[in-house]
Amino acid sequence: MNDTRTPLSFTDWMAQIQQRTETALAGVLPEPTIAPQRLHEAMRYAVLGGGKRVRPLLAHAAGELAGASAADIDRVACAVELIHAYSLVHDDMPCMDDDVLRRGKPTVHVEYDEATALLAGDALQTLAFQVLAEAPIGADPAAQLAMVAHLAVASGSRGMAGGQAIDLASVGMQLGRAELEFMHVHKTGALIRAAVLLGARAGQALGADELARLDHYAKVVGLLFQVVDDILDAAADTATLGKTAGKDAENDKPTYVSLLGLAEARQLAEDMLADAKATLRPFGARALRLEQLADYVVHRAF
Ligand code: GRG
Repeated sequence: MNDTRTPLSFTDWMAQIQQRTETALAGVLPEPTIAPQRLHEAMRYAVLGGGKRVRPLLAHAAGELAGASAADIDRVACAVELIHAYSLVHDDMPCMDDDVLRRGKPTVHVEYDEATALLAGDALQTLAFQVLAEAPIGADPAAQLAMVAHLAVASGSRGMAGGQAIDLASVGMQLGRAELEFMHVHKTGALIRAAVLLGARAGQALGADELARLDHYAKVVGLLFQVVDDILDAAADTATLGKTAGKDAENDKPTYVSLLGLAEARQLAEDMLADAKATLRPFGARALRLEQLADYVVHRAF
């Protein structure tokens, strides 16, 4: 327990949040001994024992800034991570990206079967809303209701699922910068934004200016995440990524690298990082973890 005034190093803080997220997720997922066992096994396989937990880390960083309790943030973090896990299961299926490797192990439809993967994704999605709604989070029920609505919009046709639809329709096309940004603000950005804003909403009500700053930070980091994902897909190897490298080029997908080239995409990431950090400046030390997470998103190896 860190009970001194000295903050944990970023590495230790990250490890602590990843560990408590793993425990919280294991606690909300149905036990594999409960019927239907195979479905519950597949859900646990999809969620546990892998992943960087970027969205839970962002939720905790924003929640800490807003003075939320760690237990409340855990619930928000689990809800967002369950949506993320469901999206990966469905994205990997033959009708979408058709991938066999995720987080260094066989994808869910390969390890189980397509019908189980489809159902596991469906059930993870509904479990996310159960976790967010079944007990009070924070002191204000209206704020909690707003969280449920926010997560629904961020995951749905005006958020992640809509972005995925645009992505699937864009194969083989060369998108301009504005179109690429529109797609990624929805596909990847909406859920990352939800992680930050739901984390913050689990705490004390922030002022309008503070919320607007957090929202801008989250929007930039969400897009930044995708720019870096495109760079890693083009420049890193499969063993490091734990998923198949070079898929974007193989699938003829428009990316920041195909649009700008590697060097310019890297410069764009650095410019966006500076923007994200500048937005946080008025929060001072309260935004330390959010600032460190923006650095991590840009400089991560996978
Ligand atoms: C199927 C509705 C539906 C949506 C899928 C997010 C998404 C939409 C698909 C994932 C495909 C992909 C590779 C997107 C690029 C950015 C991204 C979300 C990467 C994976 O997220 P990480 O790096 O994964 O946070 P880990 O494994 O660390 O959790």
